[in-house]
Amino acid sequence: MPRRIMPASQPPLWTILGAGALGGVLASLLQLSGQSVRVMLRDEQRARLHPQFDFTSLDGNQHVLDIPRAFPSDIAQTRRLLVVTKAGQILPALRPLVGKLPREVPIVLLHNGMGIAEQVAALFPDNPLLIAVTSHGALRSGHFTFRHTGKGESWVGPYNPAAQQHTALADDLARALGQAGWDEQITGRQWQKLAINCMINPLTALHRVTNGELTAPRFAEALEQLSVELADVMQAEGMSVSADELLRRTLAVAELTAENHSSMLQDMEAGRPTEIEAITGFLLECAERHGIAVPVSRTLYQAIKEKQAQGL
Ligand code: KPL
Repeated sequence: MPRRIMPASQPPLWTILGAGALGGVLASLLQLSGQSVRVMLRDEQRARLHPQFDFTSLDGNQHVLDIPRAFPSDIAQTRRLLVVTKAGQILPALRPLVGKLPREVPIVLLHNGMGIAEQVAALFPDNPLLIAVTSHGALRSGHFTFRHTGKGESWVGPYNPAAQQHTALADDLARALGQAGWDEQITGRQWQKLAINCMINPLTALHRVTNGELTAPRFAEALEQLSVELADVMQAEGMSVSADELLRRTLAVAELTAENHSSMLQDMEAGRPTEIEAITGFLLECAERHGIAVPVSRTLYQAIKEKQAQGL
């Protein structure tokens, strides 16, 4: 009797690098939507200790999910790499994969702040590189314990020409998240998110207040000045946006996420490095290139750097 040759099983469609709040929630939602996913971890011990994900969805339902773990040594079997680490961890996490990640594998970056994609493109010049932006809320309340805390919008778009054919990524994300769009002008969406993060994150972290408390009159002047600085820089970058519009959007986000501790406040509270370089640091660099003064942003940047230097 001829031997039947079984087709080799395909590696998972998604490899997620980063098992923080957002990485855990995305991995869970992708798996629940029927897509195959694995999470890449650097720490083998952590992976062995906690074989399952505890995931609470927006409707409060709890799921115990068996999501396969992978390690950098398994990188050759990657079909799509979704990078969801903190901005400052992206390059240290990706550098060991140089020369090992097959060149046709699309890399999707999803993080706060800007200015990282340029460096990733230099490390992986042949790979399709994409940027994703999301406003979904996510919380990690223990090792591999995640909660989806808010439904938001998500967008994905190409950073380099090789990424242009990967529009299916947006459809697959939409199946998991309820909505996700493809946007060729993805850097415009990144700037809109950056503006909100530049206004909310350093202020909430320095004053140790929730996002909602920023709507109090004592923050009105700082927020107004910040919105003018951001609009000046964004206009110089070619975007048509007004300070009033930025202020309105930021206050709307502060109200929508009123109970939240911003990610920068959470980092400060946990004694972790913040994402100030990728957020306000990126803004300062752009402002300098255009010769635009941004004194309030600069003061906030220096104040956060000082706190970090003092161990927060
Ligand atoms: O993205 C955020 C963050 O905390 O980093 C906001 C929008 C401010 C919500 O908390």
